[in-house]
Amino acid sequence: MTKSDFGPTDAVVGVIMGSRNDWETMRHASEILDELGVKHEKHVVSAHRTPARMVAYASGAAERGLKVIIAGAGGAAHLPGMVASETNLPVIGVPVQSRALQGLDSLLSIVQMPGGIPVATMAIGTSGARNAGILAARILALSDDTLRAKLDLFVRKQTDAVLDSADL
Ligand code: RP5
Repeated sequence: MTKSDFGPTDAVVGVIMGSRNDWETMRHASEILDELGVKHEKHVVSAHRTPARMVAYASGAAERGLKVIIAGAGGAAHLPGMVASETNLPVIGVPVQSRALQGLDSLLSIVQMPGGIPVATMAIGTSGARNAGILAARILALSDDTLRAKLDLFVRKQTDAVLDSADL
């Protein structure tokens, strides 16, 4: 097995990122998936530095049982779009905040896909990563009533927390 091979998994969501340095952002996707009890795997897969590994991951994802891919990258953030070109699974893109341009470069790189290859693009940074996890769960909940109930509870708790501190 080489570093471009991906073994068997019981994960239904793949959380991938272009660099170890993206984990500080992408962990927010992983944490909400943990909270909702969604099995997921995490890997560094770089479109530029490990292109063969990226193609192997994306082209084998559906066969390995993954249902949704969350891909985060910063700067010239080609990972989500390139992954979407190698799989028909839904791909959710997270623009990681870059140092030079504060993530505007990442956002535009991810969102401006040519017609025919969709990437669901989230907000820049940690909110985007968290929402990517929630969106992945919403997609999976279309065919999973238990997960649907967990999402309903999550939203109710979030609403209650705001209402509890709404009056200053
Ligand atoms: C992208 O380049 C990664 O997604 C990362 O956000 C950015 C910078 O990578 P490092 O130089 O910090 O590894 O591929």
